[in-house]
Amino acid sequence: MVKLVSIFFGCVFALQIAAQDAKPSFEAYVESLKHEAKALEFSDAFLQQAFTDVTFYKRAIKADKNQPEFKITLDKYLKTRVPDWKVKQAVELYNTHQPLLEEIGKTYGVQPRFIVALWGNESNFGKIQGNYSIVSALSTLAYEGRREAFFKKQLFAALQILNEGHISQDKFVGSWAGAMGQSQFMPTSFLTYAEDYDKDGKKDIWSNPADVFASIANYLAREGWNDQITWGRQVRLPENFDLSLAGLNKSKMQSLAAWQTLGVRRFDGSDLPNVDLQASLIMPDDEHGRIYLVYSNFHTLMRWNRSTYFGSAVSYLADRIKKGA
Ligand SMILES: [Ca+2]
Repeated sequence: MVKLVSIFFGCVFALQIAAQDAKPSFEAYVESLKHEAKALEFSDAFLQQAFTDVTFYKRAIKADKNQPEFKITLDKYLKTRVPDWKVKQAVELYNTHQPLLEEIGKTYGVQPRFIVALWGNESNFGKIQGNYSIVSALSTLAYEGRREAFFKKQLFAALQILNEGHISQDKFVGSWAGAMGQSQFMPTSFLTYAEDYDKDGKKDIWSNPADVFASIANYLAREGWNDQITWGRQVRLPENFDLSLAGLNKSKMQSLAAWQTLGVRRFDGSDLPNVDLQASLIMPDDEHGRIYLVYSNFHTLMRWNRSTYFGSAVSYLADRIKKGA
């Protein structure tokens, strides 16, 4: 029996070694990606060109494995993410681009300050877009295998963007995770939401302000944005408030009148607005941190990025722009 067991484990061990050996080299994996892409009707010549100099990015793997989960408080996050200099820049850029922003805001039904707030939070107003080759970053992450199906889908979407000629290959760069341009769209988001606002035939979210603003606005509009209302507001709770009422789940939304009856007040202690709106109560940290009542627009921001910290930073910057502009 002892012998049988050891033979069994010996076999398992041998199989594990075989499985490790079976992982292809990155180069071989890229060949298989090209092969799959060919079935999607990209030409040989295009694929040859698109994968020229494809590089394995060790750093992308490292970054993917070490994504910081927020251990800081929301207050600290907002200070880091939306420092005063960023608010100042946001207001300046809002004023610089005001006619274009207002035109696009009207066209899509999105208040311009939210376009600028997303622009600032995603790429520091276009200044930090990432320098990784998109094809290399996505090939690397697909090869790593933890989320292979997701990154392959993004890679094939990226190839489509390149093939459609929206951007030249040498400028086809972004974050290590494949987020691109001033709006930091993933390739599939680009295909769904990016806009060619100036009608030059290219959806240029890397360097054309009109395309960048319109693409951001289009994303929000398509995900249900309502420009007649804002995102929500910071509130305070009465003592002994039932904290189980908090949460982003839509089943927990209540009218402002109902929240008012429950004792929720604006942060300055005054009554909630007397308007017919549904709102969710959220506590991104806990009951000791910032507490917000948020409207449907905040739920739209959650579709852009599921982090309530991110949504809070965008909302916070949009409010500061409103005060400053
Ligand atoms: Ca364009």
